[in-house]
Amino acid sequence: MATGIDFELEEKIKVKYPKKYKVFLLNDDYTSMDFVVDVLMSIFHKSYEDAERIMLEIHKKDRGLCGVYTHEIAETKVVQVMKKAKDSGFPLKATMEEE
Ligand code: TYC
Repeated sequence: MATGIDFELEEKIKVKYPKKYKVFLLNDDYTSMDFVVDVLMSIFHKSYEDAERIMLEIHKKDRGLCGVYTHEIAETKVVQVMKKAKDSGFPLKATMEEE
């Protein structure tokens, strides 16, 4: 088409958004509550109040949503959690799944 309008529309339709991934923290019996709150604040940038609420949700329901990110960022968050936990001697685990 020569109008230019359809061309613009076609370009817009073709836009592909990157898939998003949910990152969860998992409950366990050994990681301290304070450490989980610290992880949520330092790695997931939660406020103290949100971090405490999410930590208690994980404690009661076995896992909790920490954030939704692109694949690369989600993967980085999981690695950061595992490293921080390992360095502190806690068995805390993080997982990611496609939204
Ligand atoms: N269940 C842990 C305890 O009682 C606390 C905890 C919360 C551990 C959240 C992991 O992702 C977690 N000390």
